[in-house]
Amino acid sequence: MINTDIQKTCTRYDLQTGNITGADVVHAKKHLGDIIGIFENKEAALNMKPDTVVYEVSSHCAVSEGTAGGLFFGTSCVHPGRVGNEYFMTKGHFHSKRECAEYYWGISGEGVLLLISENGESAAEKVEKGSIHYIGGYIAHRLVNTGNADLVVGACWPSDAGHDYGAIAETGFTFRVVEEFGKPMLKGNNAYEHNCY
Ligand code: M6P
Ligand code: ZN
Repeated sequence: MINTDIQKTCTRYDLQTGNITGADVVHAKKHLGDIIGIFENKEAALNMKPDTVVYEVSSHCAVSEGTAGGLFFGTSCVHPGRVGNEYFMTKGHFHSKRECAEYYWGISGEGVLLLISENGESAAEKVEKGSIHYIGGYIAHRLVNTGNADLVVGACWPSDAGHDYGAIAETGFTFRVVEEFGKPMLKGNNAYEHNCY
């Protein structure tokens, strides 16, 4: 028998807040103590509470990780804060399957999307409500919250893209985003320069 009911999906996306609820939704929190290595000023980081939540990610995963042809859909929320003068940010990653692209879009707050290719070409894009960011394959990406409120960003990426954190953990991005004279500024990243020249 053909089912003629129009079914209401139990998975919901709040367009104002980016909150995702329902089946197949996974929530994760990143604590400062787990990601100290990404910040330049380790001493300042060690003086902060290791259980400080730097960012949270909710993902709707309708298929299992690694499924070819599928998509994942998520919301990242980077809380406001700094380690020394460096703004709170995500770990950042290349995709394990390098050719895989991703969309990010700004939902609320203010921030910067740092991008870097494997041969060091880099860019920094302003993220704000309504901004759309196409992140091509072979490009690592990191979100930085430069505001006083949560930076909330939507994301959609292939379910077989995977996350490769290794390269970024070693060298980082070309730039660090720091507060200087009360404003966000891009600053050269010593760790990157040291490893690449
Ligand atoms: C977005 C997507 C996810 C990613 C998350 C946090 O939601 O890109 O794939 O995991 O941001 O970023 P990261 O993995 O770099 O900590
Ligand atoms: Zn990604």
